Amino acid sequence: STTSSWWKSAVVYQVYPRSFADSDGDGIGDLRGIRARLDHLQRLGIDVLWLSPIYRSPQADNGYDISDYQDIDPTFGTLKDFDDLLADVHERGMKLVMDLVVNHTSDEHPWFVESRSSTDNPKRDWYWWRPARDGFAPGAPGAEPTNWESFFSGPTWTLDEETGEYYLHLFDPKQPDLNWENPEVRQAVFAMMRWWLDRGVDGFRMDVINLISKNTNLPDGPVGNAGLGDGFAHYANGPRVHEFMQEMRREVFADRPGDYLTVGEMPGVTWQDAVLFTDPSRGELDMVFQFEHVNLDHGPGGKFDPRPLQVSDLKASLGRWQRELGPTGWNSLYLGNHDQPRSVSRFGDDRAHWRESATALATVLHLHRGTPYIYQGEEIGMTNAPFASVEDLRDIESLNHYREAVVTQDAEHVMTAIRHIGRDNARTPVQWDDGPQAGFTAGSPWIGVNPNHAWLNATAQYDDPRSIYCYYQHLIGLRHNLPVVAHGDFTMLLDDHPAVYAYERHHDETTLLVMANLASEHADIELDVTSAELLLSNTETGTPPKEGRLSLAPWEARIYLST
Ligand code: TEU
Repeated sequence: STTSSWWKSAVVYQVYPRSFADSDGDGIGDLRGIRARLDHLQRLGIDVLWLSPIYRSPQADNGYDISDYQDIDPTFGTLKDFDDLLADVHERGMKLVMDLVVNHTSDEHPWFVESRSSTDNPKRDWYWWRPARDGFAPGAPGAEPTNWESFFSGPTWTLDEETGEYYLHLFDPKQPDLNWENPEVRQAVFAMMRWWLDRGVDGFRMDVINLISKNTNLPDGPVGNAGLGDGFAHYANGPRVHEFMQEMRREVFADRPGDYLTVGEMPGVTWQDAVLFTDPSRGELDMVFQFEHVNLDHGPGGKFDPRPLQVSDLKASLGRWQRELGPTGWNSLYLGNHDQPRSVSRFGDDRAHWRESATALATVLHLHRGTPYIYQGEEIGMTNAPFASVEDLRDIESLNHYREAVVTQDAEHVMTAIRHIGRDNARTPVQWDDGPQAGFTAGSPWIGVNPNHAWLNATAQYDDPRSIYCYYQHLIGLRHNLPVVAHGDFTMLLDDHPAVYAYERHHDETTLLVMANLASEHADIELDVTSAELLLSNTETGTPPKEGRLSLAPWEARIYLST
């Protein structure tokens, strides 16, 4: 990790293996499939591949429920396939980062199987076991040790009939939370991390790592949905989380020279917390994934109660993180991942201005200060999927929500929200070509391919200089070649403009000026570019600037350089 800060000029690409490329026709992507598509990534210019979980898993949450941290799930291949992939990635000059899911395991992990076997099992304390609430019989309504609602609907506690106690799971009942208070748990996790680093991996993306330290008193939370409470304040950014991160850095990375990358995924993290997590002098993480900007369109009822997004809110939020975290720590920059809908459909206009809005959003994101993350398919402008009905869905979060919500709401209303914000939007197969199943599989895919692959696919874009893919190549090149992109400071411009996102980056004698119209109407702005050179634009016939005035076409983006 990382005295060298090599990741400041790097771009990371996230692969969701299940949906990337299938080599054996079983309809599920796999490691050999990824190996066969490395040209796509190398030509794009990315530096690091982050793999969503490929470990042995019952796949209740598509691999975020791990039953063996030191083996590959047969769906994805073998350890040999993994070593081959890693060797190929390294040979092409790229790095590979693993997903690290250690807030919880699968309920089928041997640790949990032992833990649940009896109240005096030596691993009992590796998880959070509690008796029924005082005065309640185990299993009675309201007997759960706390009133917390889980991320995937329903209570965070499940009764184990055998021992008569409840175990904690912030996510699905098949994802019991590890008890990080127990030093044996921490040592087991650190040993497993060292094992992967010895194998040659280049770092970790740490799943919900700010949830590992709970308030051990386990207080109830304020009551909201379906009579359940919000326990967030009691399990997120808990009292020992920084101590645990520092211990991990010492135990796993301290005596290991090398260029590693660590990024902590942290729902609900504030910029104040993020400063502490990423200040290099504290020895915790290189960067974190924050959620503020992807929660802006959540309504009072949460993510499945979406509301329209205001560009001004996006500017204010991302701008705040640039201003406050930028000087001390480091930002991760992302608009999409496997948990979020497609960025061009959510923040852009995927109908009338598909290409322009995809490239305008990419421009804004990639030239911020921080490390950009591309989610598979984003580099070709993949869109949300037209899920016809609940039968088309696969995601445990959406399915649980649907089941619960249709009790009180109109089913079509529930589907509309899921179509808009559901995680399966990001999980439809990567569209490689216009052939059967978009070239993803020779078999029948585990989730439907988006029919728009007839025109929206990678092959159609490689040789088209105006394509989204080629535009990303340029953006990545700018980060690699211009120190101002990696190292410059950040100043927001036109703060109050409702549609135009504009900012300046400074480094030594160089100034980069970035502007993008994030709306489907023209925008007139006042910015002086007369002494600057136009480096890149997503619109061919950009109106020439006049006396400090510019007119931007819908979703037009421009990057100027002056020295
Ligand atoms: O996600 C954590 C998280 O808080 C959310 O993104 C969550 O999955 C959901 O969308 C909340 O509405 C991480 C992983 O990225 C996700 O895929 C896993 O399901 C989750 O942790 C549990 O491991």
